Amino acid sequence: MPMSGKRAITLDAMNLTSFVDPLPLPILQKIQGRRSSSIHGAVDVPYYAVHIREVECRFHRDLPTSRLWGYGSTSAPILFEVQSGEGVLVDWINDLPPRHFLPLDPPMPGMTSDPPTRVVTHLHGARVPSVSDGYPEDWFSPGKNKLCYYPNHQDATALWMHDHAMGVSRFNVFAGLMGWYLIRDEVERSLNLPSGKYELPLMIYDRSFDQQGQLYYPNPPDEGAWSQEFLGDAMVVNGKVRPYQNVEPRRYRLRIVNTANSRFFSLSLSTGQSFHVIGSDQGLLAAPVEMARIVLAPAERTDLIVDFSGLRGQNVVLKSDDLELMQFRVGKAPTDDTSQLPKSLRTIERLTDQQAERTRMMTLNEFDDDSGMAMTMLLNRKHWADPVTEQVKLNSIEIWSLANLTQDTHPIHLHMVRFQVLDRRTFSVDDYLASNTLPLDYTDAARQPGAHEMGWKDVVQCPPESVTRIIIPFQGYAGRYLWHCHLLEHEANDMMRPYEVIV
Ligand SMILES: [Cu+2]
Repeated sequence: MPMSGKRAITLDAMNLTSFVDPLPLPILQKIQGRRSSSIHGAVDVPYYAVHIREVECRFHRDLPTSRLWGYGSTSAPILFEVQSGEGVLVDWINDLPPRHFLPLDPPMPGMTSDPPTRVVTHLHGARVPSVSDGYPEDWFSPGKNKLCYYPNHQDATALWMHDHAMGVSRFNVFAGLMGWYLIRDEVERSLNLPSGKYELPLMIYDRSFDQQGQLYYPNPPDEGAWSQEFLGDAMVVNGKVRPYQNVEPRRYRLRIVNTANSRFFSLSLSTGQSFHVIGSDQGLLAAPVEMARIVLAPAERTDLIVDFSGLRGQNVVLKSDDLELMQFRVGKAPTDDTSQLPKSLRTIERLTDQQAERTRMMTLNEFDDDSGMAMTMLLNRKHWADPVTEQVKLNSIEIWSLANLTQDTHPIHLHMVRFQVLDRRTFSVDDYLASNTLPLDYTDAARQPGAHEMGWKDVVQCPPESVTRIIIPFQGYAGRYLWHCHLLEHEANDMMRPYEVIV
């Protein structure tokens, strides 16, 4: 248990009764007018204002109200629905109080800890100009705002926004700063997938609560200066602990994002039945892939078609291994399902090694200083504050070979771009660390990614002692961006690096 020594402080969330709260549906954001912005080159586009606030809400019937932060006014996530190619302006307004309700840790060397309630919103997976990307150092204080332009020049998919403020993003996301952003396009519309109330966005994450029912983040932890990961015992979907949803005996489309700080979810249905994966992070796959279990790392999305038509009157639990996430209660009355599961979905041109102009070897490292204090985790043995080492040409294609020298799987995310996974291959970490020279001593043949990973991605799971190769077209905008591990505790300490797109 990650809470060892702190168990008396935390409430045992496993004792809360399962499936007593209905699943909250995301709160659709309404356009609040049209605006132009000369700095962003946006002319007469839909405008939204989002107030970032401290609010109170109930995570479970038997819990008191808990304090949290939200882009909306409840723990249910907000949801933007936009059209591909039609840009929008979103004004993010920091209305937070001056004090953080979570215990922040001492700042990293060279960083300031003030103001504690700084924020900056990153739209994860969006191809946006650098000024609107939510760069960690672009944070803003209470009373300030930041206007962002999202051009939406990309395929239909499910993006999600979350906080990215330097040094505190793991606390801000834990506090509740996350939401949905669905991009629609013609290809998706032509497929007759389950839609409307038959399309359910599910934001899944884990939390801990203290004895008073307040969100509990163990900081400072027992083992050092920072928690290397956070694992809670309360599984939360759309802001409720283990909720339920009534469904009809027909096909549903489940849009799922893992917004946990560190937890991987290994999703399956209690009936053992399979589902069809139709999309991943950056949109639809070429064709549906039938699976009975799918592993989602933090920040990854999946797009599933689940057919409840054979389960009339039954209850089906969405699980992660033995943990219950939520329950579907399938109705008895037959329904007329006119939706489809098409045989082919979208044309995906697979990129090949030959198309890459350049290959970069990037290492994922961790260093234990033997003091019993925290581990240091780095990308390419460099800290966030070190000068930029990756400069890539706009519109060039590169292969990044992510060599994981650690014992953890790290989900690596690049801002602004989409990429494809080429392959994974194990190598001798000991040999490499001893000689520090290339080429790597491979211990196995390269493995193809799973069929569900064959579409466009923006997060890739990099397993231990393996090289994971991704191929990236740097299409979009020149400017300063970043890449990082999406385990938020790793990102903060210091598994995050800038990169630059140059013309
Ligand atoms: Cu990591």
